[in-house]
Amino acid sequence: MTSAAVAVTRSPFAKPVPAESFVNHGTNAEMRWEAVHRDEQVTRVGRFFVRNHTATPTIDPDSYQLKIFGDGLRGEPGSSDAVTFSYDALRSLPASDLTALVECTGNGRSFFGIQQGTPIPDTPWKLGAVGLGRWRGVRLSELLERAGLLGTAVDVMATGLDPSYVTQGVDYGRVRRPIPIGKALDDAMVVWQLNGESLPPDSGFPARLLVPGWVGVASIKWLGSLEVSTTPLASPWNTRWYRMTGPGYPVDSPPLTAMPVKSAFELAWNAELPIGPTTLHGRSWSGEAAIERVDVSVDGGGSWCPSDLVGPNPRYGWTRWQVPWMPRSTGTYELMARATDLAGRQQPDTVPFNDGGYLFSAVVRHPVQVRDDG
Ligand SMILES: Nc1nc2c(c(=O)[nH]1)N[C@H]1C(S)=C(S)[C@@H](COP(=O)(O)O)O[C@H]1N2
Ligand SMILES: [Mo]
Repeated sequence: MTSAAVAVTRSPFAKPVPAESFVNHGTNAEMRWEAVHRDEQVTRVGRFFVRNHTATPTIDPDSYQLKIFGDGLRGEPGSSDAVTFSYDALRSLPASDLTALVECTGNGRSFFGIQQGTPIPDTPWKLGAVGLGRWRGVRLSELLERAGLLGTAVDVMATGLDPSYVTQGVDYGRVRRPIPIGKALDDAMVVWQLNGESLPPDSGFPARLLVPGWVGVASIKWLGSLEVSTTPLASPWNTRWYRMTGPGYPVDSPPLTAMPVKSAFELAWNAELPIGPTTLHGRSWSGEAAIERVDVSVDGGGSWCPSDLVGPNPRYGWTRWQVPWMPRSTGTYELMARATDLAGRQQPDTVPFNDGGYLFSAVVRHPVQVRDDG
């Protein structure tokens, strides 16, 4: 690893995670959908969810180095030297912006229990383990080209500078996960800005990998090294976790890649609404394409009506939508939103169980209470 000084802050997060905008799950902080800024497409830096295996490290940008190495690079014959980039060197590379979601693979996990009766003992995210950022950085293809990429490379393994992940007495080493060279060269980036500011500590300062549309764990924060290999690479983050396991899945099921289609209302769970005319707001997104349509039900799926899509509908982002609603009696209602993306994928009613509680993309039944304030 690099010799950059790494210190760990006392809280798992560097930023405050106040209860009005976050649900605190220990080392993970979930964005509250009711705290989303309705007219803003992009998630504010201070509202971005945080998913840490350990805790946000403090990294000195002056001694920071990104190390790129492996047999998939040209290099001097017989030398195992790495190509290194300082923080300044990285930021002097040709840069571009990409508006893209980062979403945890387990986002929606709690609904395996709430809706399907098969609870999973891991971070009980509702739908707030997702955020949309405007990221700035260099394309990974450009960076690897400068490091001497060979045409025979097949995998790129990113490793973080946060402490080793230890669970149930086993030390799995630093958080790391390979991606295939095809995805690496297609649209992955190494980014150092979020929403026009230098990357906040919790988001991976000084630099992180961004793998658009894919499971959040691929977007390694506090990026310390990239190994470029001519043979397939493996880590517990693509063999033990972040693949489908459990009844009905083969033992050699592949590592997870793209995220599925999802929808969320910009409402608290069990939100209270006054009786009378209102507008329901929400967002839908997919890891593979922009959103084509979103249908909403206010009667638990009995009837559906199309929502109006509002504002931009970016390939790697979410689209906002709204639908008018006029509840005529008080009581509990179940709101549902079902999105279809431009790749033709539609949210199902249920999804098959998997041990990790990954990729819950079924339509969520969101309870609200309509009250008579009059
Ligand atoms: N180095 C490192 N990178 C990491 C993680 C981590 O714990 N350490 N968590 C991963 C997971 S599981 C997710 S979902 C995303 C979360 O990104 P965020 O905390 O910026 O929202 O970062 C990924 N990158
Ligand atoms: Mo994640």
